[in-house]
Amino acid sequence: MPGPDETQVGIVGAGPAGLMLSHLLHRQGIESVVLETRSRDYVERRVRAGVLEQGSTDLLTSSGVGERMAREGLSHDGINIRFAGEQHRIDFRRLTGRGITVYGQQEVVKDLIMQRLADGGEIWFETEVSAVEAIDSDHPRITYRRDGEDAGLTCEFVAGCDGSHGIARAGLEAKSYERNYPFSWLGILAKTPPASDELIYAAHERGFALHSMRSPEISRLYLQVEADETLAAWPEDRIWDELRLRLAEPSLQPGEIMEAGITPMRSLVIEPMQRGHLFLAGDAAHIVPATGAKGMNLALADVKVLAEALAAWYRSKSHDLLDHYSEACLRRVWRAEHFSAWMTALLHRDPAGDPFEHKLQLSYLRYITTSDAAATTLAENYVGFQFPSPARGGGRGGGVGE
Ligand code: RFL
Ligand code: PHB
Repeated sequence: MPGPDETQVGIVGAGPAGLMLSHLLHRQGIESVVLETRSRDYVERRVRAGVLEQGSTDLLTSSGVGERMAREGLSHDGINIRFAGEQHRIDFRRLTGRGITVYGQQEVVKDLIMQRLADGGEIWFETEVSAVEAIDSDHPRITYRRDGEDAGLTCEFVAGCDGSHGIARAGLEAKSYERNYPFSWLGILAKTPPASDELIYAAHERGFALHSMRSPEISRLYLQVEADETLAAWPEDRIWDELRLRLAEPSLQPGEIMEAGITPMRSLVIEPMQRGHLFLAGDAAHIVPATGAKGMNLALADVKVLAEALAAWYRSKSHDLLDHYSEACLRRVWRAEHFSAWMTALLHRDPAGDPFEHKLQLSYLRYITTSDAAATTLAENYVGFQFPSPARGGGRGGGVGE
């Protein structure tokens, strides 16, 4: 058995990607160590995404960590779109036969941490990884700092699940494709009952707003703000006034703001997502603007593919699935990148204020909300495609919707 300074799979980062990978590997009898720079309390409180596609809920359920989600998650069959004083509903269930589940990312993280610890898993919190070395060898090495001491962990494989600011991707020397948007999102979590049963995406002339929720008592709300905006410019009254105005939702009541933050809107893809014995997953490999609600879903989709590929290697020393990991993921990733950029362009006010663009945007919003063909395009992307199946060649042969 490997000792404390070696493991089969070293996983950098305890977000949804790293924790789910460790959980899936454990179910295949593969040992891993998760190294996380933050404390357990910090990662369990970090408020981020909230929408799970069917494929993600299926993965949580089939791997035995979906019990609380089944109880507390909110099942939604569609979303609302508001613009130019009009209100429309996109009926996902009718258009695609599928829906979504609203369940906070930090709840997924809590459920996974609890399960890993119950299974005797190794999660080293407050352990900062400084480098991943020797990735082209059979024994890559993670160097880290814990309790003020520098140390190393020798692995057979390393998964870089260390998010958008992670260090794991530095060793890859891969190509990066990137887009920055001229606005950010101000997001709050508030103790106020949701003003709507389903999400509201509002394209308002003052900027985009989104009404989401976490429970019948807690709402999650977002506003488009300037790219370099600071929270100091947004006292609570201003946030609530602007939300009510843009969402055209007079019934939205101000409540205690439990959390507030500003997130830049950014698109990024690192390609390929692997080299030697290092594999990237989740935000470490790709970032999407949050408008399409894809970030956490992509993270879970990646590690499902990676866990299957690692399991095949440990079972039969077959390299095939590992060799095609990046290829199998990137089809889904690029579909989500396109959808997220498209939703972002459809719904945000362009700070440059080009009047022609604005007219095109209005026309497209009308098209989406009056044509089943156009609405289905939105709906099938939003609810998500099936996970790629590396066993059948994944990204090589089949389409994303197979
Ligand atoms: P995560 O969740 O960022 O987890 C990465 C983990 O790696 C740790 N880490 C390190 N650990 C050890 N050593 C190092 N050197 C390390 N460097 C980093 C980090 O502390 C962290 O715990 O990535 P993962 O697992 O890929 O999951 C992806 C999702 O978190 C992400 O796609 C979404 O949540 C995106 N996202 C949001 N999506 C929404 O739909 N709504 C939101 O409001 C929303 N807010 C957000 C977000 C992403 C953010 N970042 C940082 C890009 C807010 C932020 C700030
Ligand atoms: C959320 O609930 O946090 C959420 C929902 C939809 C999005 C982004 C975030 O597009």
